[in-house]
Amino acid sequence: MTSDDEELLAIAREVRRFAEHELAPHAIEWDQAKHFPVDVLRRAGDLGLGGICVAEDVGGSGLGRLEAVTIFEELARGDTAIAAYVSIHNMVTSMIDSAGTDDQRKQWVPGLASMEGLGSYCLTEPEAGSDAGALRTTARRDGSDYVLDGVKQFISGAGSSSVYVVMARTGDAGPRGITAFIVPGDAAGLSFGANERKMGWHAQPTRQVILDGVRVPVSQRLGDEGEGFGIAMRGLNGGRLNIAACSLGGAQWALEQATSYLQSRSAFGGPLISQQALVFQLADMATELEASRCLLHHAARTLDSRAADAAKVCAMAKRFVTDSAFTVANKALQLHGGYGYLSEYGIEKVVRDLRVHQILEGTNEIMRLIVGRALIEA
Ligand code: FAD
Ligand code: 2MC
Repeated sequence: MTSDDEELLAIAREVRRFAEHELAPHAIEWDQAKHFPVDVLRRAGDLGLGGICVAEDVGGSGLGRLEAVTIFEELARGDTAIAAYVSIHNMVTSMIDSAGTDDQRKQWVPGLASMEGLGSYCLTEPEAGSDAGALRTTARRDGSDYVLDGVKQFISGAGSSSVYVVMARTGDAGPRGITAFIVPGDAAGLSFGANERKMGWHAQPTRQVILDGVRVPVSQRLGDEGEGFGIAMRGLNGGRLNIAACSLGGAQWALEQATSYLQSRSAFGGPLISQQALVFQLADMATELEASRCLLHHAARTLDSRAADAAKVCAMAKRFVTDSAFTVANKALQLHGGYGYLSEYGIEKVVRDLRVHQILEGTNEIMRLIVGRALIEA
């Protein structure tokens, strides 16, 4: 084993301990109460989980993408919904770290890396989801400020976050007319819609973000005018891997639950695990997850190496892993019989939480579009 492997194992062990002690015992209760555990997120920040791939000079952990997906797989074993929020928060922290000026990095990143403040990523709008390049929120230059007007839809963490990275139009129609801004949570003119009632992800809020004449100084523009779409998309490359890792961790946990359940449950004169049909299902589920892990780790290395085809490989991994993991979690529910449908077993929550990973951070149809376009262009 190399020293890199040992370091990765040590990180995974530490995060698993955190997930087992700080997340898993509360996951069902938070889901039912729709409670967003901000205090626990702060403790995740103390472990270095608020800025995993962020440079150390601004409080980040300075780790690579392989370490990040390993961390999110472990975190998701404890609570998939909370792990997924931490992944979005990391996307915001990383975007400011990588696209920000030195002053912006020093001002905004340390508080996010420690998770004293939380971050939200604001791209989607009511009329522009998959077609993100068609967004309508405007940012009009007025002296040394920009004035932002528009509505962002489905924003994770909204209302609880202190930093919103908002993509808005400063120029012509299409992706090249978009600019990114750092908007503080207490900005005048910023307000939030109701917490959406959802199928899953109950432990984190999803709200509209409403910008009504929000003034942002030029010093809070992230990158130059017209660079916002590229910044948003590069953020999503890593985000797609992390959300896939959350699916993998949730499904792996569900598979392990199903395996022990079949060992303890008896029917037809013996334990259910003695039915080869069921063991074959477990074997296929484990194989699906191992194949997912291999592709995810390959994509993480590809992104770390800044390879030209990184966006395509990240899209492949997001599509494959989130689809496979959802299928595995749903089979784990089936293997629990009626008990799988009861909330106390935790499996139905994982199925509900994983379902949305096939939709957000780019739907799995959009992942196919990205891969398909790359094939045609090659
Ligand atoms: P649409 O774009 O309207 O798509 C509808 C259907 O058509 C989908 O099946 C889609 O795949 C399909 N489709 C669309 N175009 C094509 C095409 N060209 N080819 C084939 N099929 C196509 N966004 C943020 O910016 N920040 C967040 O924090 C955030 N958090 C979210 C949290 C939750 C719980 C949810 C549900 C969403 C969140 N989103 C967030 C938004 C999410 O990214 C969008 O919902 C997603 O990108 C899809 O956009 P849409 O809902 O407008 O669907
Ligand atoms: N990585 C790097 N650059 C990218 C990129 C990626 N993944 N995707 C696009 N770009 C660049 C692209 O290279 C081009 O650059 P340039 O102007 O230098 O030529 C520019 O961005 C415009 O790209 P396209 O010409 O491909 O733009 P188009 O509008 O045709 O399609 C599409 C872009 C569909 C791929 C993009 O709109 C997309 O990914 N849509 C899905 C939206 C999405 O993922 N939303 C998630 C919201 S966040 C969320 O859900 C959370 C839970 C946080």
